[in-house]
Amino acid sequence: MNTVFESKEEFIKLYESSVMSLSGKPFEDTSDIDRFDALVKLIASKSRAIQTETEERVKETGQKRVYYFSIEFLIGRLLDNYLLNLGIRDLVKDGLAELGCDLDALEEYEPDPALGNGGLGRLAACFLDSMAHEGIAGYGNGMRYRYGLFKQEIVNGAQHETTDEWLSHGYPWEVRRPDKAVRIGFGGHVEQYERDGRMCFRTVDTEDVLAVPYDIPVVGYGGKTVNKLRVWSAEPVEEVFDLEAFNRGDYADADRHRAEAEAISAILYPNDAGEHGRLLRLKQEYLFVSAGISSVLDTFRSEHGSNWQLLPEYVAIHTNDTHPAMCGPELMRVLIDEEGLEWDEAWDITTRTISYTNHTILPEALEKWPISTFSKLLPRLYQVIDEISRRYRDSFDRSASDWQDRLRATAILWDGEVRMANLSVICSHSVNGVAKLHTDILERETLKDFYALTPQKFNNKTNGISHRRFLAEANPAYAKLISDAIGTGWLDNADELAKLAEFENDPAFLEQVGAAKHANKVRLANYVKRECGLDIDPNSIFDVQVKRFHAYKRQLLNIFKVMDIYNRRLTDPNFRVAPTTFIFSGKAASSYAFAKETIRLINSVADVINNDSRVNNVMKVCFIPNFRVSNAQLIYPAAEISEQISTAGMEASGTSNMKLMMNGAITLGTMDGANIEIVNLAGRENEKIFGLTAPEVDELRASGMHFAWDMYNADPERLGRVIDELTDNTFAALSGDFGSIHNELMSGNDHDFVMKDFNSYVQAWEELTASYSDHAAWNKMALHNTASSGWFSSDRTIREYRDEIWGA
Ligand code: GL2
Repeated sequence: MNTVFESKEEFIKLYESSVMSLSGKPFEDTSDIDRFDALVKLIASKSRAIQTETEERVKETGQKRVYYFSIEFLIGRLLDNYLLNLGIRDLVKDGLAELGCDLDALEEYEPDPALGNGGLGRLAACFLDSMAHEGIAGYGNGMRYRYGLFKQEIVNGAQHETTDEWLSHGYPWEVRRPDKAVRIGFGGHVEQYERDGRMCFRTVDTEDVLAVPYDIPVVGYGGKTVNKLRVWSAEPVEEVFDLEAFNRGDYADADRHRAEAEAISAILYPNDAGEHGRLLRLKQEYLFVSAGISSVLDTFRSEHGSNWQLLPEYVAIHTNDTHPAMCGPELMRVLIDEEGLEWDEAWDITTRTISYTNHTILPEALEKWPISTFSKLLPRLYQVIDEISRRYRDSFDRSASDWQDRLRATAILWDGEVRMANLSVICSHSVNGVAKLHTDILERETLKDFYALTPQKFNNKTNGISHRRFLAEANPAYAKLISDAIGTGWLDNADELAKLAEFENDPAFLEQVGAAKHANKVRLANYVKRECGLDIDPNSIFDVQVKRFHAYKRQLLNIFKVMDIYNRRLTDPNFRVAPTTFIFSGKAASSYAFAKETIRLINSVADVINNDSRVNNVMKVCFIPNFRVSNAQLIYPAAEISEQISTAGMEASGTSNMKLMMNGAITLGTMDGANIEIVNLAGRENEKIFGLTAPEVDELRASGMHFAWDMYNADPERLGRVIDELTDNTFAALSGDFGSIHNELMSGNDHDFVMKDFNSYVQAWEELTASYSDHAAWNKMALHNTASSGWFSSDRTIREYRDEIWGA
């Protein structure tokens, strides 16, 4: 499959000359950074050669192009991934070794671009990998934030945020394309003018910035397709440096113009759901949408001229959540104002081109903008939206008795706000959820009035993950065992993992599965020792919950379990606990007080337990700071229990559940999101399911029942005690008690059913961990999970998008 280097010798020669030409020094005198940089530059240039071939092929065959618009792409480090995908990992490793360099050590110099918050951004990155693997001409379109998601440090148990300066040493994968820059106008006012006897609209007196693209190659496994991810950076249109201000010593003022423009792409908003309404965010959304649409249309024009009717045949634009919702109106604006199309024709083209994925039912995450802000910032775009909205209302079927309710639920403009989810649905030919249950909830509840109007638009696309990154690359010990057993075909086709089922009753093989897991646990324990100074025992069970902090994800329930087990062990030394390390990692949005307090609680509990010699032979609690793609790749392979314990009905899909399953962890979870598909694929006997189901949660919510204090009173010894410990100083030594969590839980009537699910959860955990001592049986379950996980490859997901949405 390697079409990159003829031999190791050729690689060494090219690499040495790459080092020399970049650093100007003989190889022996170069630093590791020089060597890393030169390696990436060499691989990037090889990738771009394949990219050129790909591009020629796409043009020649008239292949449909898919543009994936996403405000986040959490791509992680690329080098190792691309070496694997190009089939040259071993060759390069050996070549470097001959030069006295260690590939693994060089890879540590690669920044881990945190251009996303969590699942949604990582999904976009997995999709790029799979589109390239499937030979789809698929391109990412997003934002190049100067600072990615904040870095998390833990100080006295609490989360502290610092800036993530991922660009400080430059980013060798990217190529800046100033020739492709696009001018973006904000503000101003709309005027009418006549062109070729036709009344047209344009916006004048705008404040403009320049959107400058940076292209990053996306190398598909097999080395045949290299696509690109294009991310946009905001810059001033022209250099206006105020010399007078500078000479006065007013340095900030002198460069104000540049700073104002650059602010638009300065930071990634650290919220994975909710809290909207910031002007800068709206500017970001418009910038990458408008610049992206402009570059999509340029490419189309260069190949098909102004035959806009053909656009849906040759182009698919996919909007990842509502952040790119302006794609619809922006495409309309360009087709009408700049290309002179009539409304109806433009509308037909637009809706046949655009599709939309919904990623959450959390009401606070469904974006809305005040009309006053929106229309001031984007006056012409607002007019277009207003017209889309007017036509939607005018054509609304008023025969049903409840038509007013339905119109209210589906309207784009309502109560002084622009509702981006409704705009997305109306402008798209396809609307999908990200797991079966999630799509059902969209159809039955969140978007039910749209579903009643246009059921044919709705479909499900259960999420997937790159099995190459999260199994092959992250878990080399297990990957080798797998390839030795069933060959390497699974890298190309994850369904082949099913062949592992043959080995489920092979004791020697199961032992090797256990040995690979143990090696990964040792690797993680070493990382934890380095990062946190904490000793954890690789012979204990690694029980892992790693994801963003959110009330509905219920890290609180997990730590309540830990507190309960601690309490019971202290009161009854005969209470048997399977030795366990409870591992947590994840960030909380900086403005999300409850989530941050939960992090502080976990660290405070850890501080007490880890220093209590009465229990720390059987339990340790470990919070790994600064969760990101690179350390996630160390954590997933080491996990044995995968905590997927969201309140049923709340987690749209989840994707860490898939990554952990694939790496042989047993899911301890609720029937929520893609957990349901995991259970369907692997069998309920190979996971541990507990708790309320989504219909039960609905019913309880609808009943309006207040049960928090009843539950507290009914179980004073265990649940009651855990609740008391939030405020009785048991865990307050590090940095105070947890009155706000207590309050939220008891006065908020246990909104997320932490107390309701407490008993069944702890019981499920006890049963599951009790079975750990039978290593062979455990390893069999682990292997069975891996063998059943092929369907969760994002290759499968992408093929479904291709066949059922994009027609590419
Ligand atoms: C999310 C969902 O919460 C999560 O369940 C889902 O797996 C991902 C990807 O579809 O999308 N929605 C969202 O806004 N974020 C997610 O992770 N941040």
